[in-house]
Amino acid sequence: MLLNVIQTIAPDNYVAFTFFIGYIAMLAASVFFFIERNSVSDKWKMSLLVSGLITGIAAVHYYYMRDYNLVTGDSPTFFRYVDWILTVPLMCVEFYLLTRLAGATKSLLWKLIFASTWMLVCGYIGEAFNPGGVRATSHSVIWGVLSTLGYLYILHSVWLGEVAKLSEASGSDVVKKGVRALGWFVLVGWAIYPIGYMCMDGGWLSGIMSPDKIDVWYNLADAINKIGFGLVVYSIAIAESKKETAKS
Ligand SMILES: *C/C=C(C)/C=C/C=C(C)/C=C/C1=C(C)CCCC1(C)C
Repeated sequence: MLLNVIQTIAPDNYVAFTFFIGYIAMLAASVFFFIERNSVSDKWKMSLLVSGLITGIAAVHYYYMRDYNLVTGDSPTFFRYVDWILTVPLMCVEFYLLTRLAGATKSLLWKLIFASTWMLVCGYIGEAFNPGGVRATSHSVIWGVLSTLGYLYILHSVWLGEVAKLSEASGSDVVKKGVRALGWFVLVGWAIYPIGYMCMDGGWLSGIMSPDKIDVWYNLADAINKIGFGLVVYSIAIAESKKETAKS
């Protein structure tokens, strides 16, 4: 088909449009985070590197997802999950780096990485290997519930558990407020994904939204959760670096 060859985005194709915008935004954010590494003290350079990697990895996947969606009209479930499985553990690394100065251990890091990988592997099985899941608009309830356990673990750690306690112990208002802000991303921003999952054919919320609009929500959520999350980390890094130079 000619359309597939030139791959133009129809004006009313919001799904393709948000893939396109998502790609540009992620790319721009990476350039920003990488350049801004020069504006923070040595202690914080790793945090900004990770922010830039998160949006950079997403940019590459959006590049492919945009094409995949334009050509097939389908949800790029596979690329989506490959992207998440690389970027969500990196967000866990951010929590570790932020609380490391207050004593976060490697074991905390691994627990968070394990929980996020569990969440995404279960979610992928639920979307992709489920009868009729070829178009990836159907899902399995059991795998969704299993996946949610991983999500709840991270949520708990950030709001009440180890991450929350370490951020309290950090003695820095900037870190405390920053971790709180990141906690809101996990609570509200991340919740968009399980809601999208439940909107698929046969899901509890399938009456509310048509499954082929789910990608618009996932794309919006990704932009908020990856770029917004990175910007919060960036503002913490800048504020803490300023304190350090003021002291010396
Ligand atoms: C940048 C990408 C992010 C932050 C992706 C986060 C993804 C989730 C929090 C997904 C969660 C899911 C559940 C809690 C249950 C249903 C299956 C998932 C994978 C959609």
